[in-house]
Amino acid sequence: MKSPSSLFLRGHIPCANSLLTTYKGAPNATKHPIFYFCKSMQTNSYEIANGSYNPTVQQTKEKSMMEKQSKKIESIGAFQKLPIVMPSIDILGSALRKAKKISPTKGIANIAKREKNKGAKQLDALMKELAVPLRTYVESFPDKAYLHPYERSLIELTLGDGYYEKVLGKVDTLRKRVVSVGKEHASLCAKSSSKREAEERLNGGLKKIEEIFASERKVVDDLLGIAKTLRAMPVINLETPTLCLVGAPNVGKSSLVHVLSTGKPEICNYPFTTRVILMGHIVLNYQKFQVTDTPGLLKRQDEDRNNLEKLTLAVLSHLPTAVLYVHDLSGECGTSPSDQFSIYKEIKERFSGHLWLDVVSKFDLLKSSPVVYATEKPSLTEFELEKYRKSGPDGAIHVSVKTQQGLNELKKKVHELLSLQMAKIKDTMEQPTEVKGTTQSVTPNL
Ligand SMILES: Nc1nc2c(ncn2[C@@H]2O[C@H](COP(=O)(O)OP(=O)(O)OP(=O)(O)O)[C@@H](O)[C@H]2O)c(=O)[nH]1
Ligand SMILES: [Mg+2]
Repeated sequence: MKSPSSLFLRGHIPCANSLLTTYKGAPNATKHPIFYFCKSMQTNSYEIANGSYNPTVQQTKEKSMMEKQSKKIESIGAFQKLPIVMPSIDILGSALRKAKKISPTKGIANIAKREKNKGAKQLDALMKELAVPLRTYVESFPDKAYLHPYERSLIELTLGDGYYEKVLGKVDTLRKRVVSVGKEHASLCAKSSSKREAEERLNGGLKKIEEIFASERKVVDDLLGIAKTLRAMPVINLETPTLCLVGAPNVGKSSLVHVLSTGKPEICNYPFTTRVILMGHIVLNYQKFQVTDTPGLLKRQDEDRNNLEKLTLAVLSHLPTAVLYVHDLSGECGTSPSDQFSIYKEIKERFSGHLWLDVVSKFDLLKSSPVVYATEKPSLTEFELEKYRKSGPDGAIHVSVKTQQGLNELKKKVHELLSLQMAKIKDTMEQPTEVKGTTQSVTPNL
């Protein structure tokens, strides 16, 4: 029997041109991993011989290169490189349209043989039109283990632990099912004994593949949702000094971000569960810096913290930010000064490697006698705490967004802090490559 041969695979790689591009700005114009994937798909052809469906090329050199590339440790920015995931309904519609347009190989005079050839080719095309995008997604979404720890935390905290891997795993399972059922039906159609049987097997096969895809296509839409969420995450440039505002909830962090940053248009809102993370830029003395506003921290054990608090800790743990710690001693924010003091001491000790500046907010509301909550335990009224209640930690700047008091001094100090941060970043960058890589991706605390 004349084999329909590797013709089946030609012309079914979507967007081949756009995928065969090189990374812009990469040192040696390294080819994108998808390039190797497409090449491997093109070189892995199948033959229908004696009714069975056999791969003609096994694992290629390109595939192992692709695997090697995908294991490279990422710097921050992986979410912006995520592939565009098509809605599942569009993948299915486009695959069916393309498959049904496939004609039999030219020159087959026998009607039954021509129908068998057409049927096998159409079934094969449908299988590949569905499987190739799924495979591209599975290959192009990075393995969490190779991401920057900050991005890994974002995945866990925004999507829920394990959800990312679960959805990718399901997409791959769907791909495997489509391939297996597609091969089975293409092979069956190629073995038909008459034109009519070939037609029936073609229609039955198309229906079966469509059913399999349709029954599980929701996982592709879940992946689309993941891509959208992750792409909307704040992007931090590790080479630009960053100021991170930290403190208990409601102490005035966001108000200070608004004052310090170049204005609302430069601050973007990024959804984070039901709240938002603010990322923006500050321009001080013509220099541009980054600023991040984090969710408030409460006085409690790490295991009791919600995801918003965990995000704050992730920023401090994994990003080389300078800290602007905000204290509200006015009694307005809902966290007592003594609780704020406990949180502050813990965080300061834990992240002692960060450059640090303390600010006491809402100075216009500060009372002459320090605020003491009725619920506070007498044992906490020690000297250090008394001092804290009156004026905050040593060296703290007192500001009010309402009256503008202290804001110029704050801007000056923030500029000094970020200039120091810039010097630290330069130092890190001038270190030998191995040390730099480790610092950026594993222990970025400066
Ligand atoms: N009187 C006065 N009120 C202020 C000042 N700064 C902030 N506020 C008010 O304090 C409240 C909380 O301010 P935010 O800036 O939202 O505080 P936050 O720390 O970002 O709050 P969370 O995001 O919930 O942690 C708001 O009602 C502000 O208007 C200030 O200097 N004086
Ligand atoms: Mg806020």
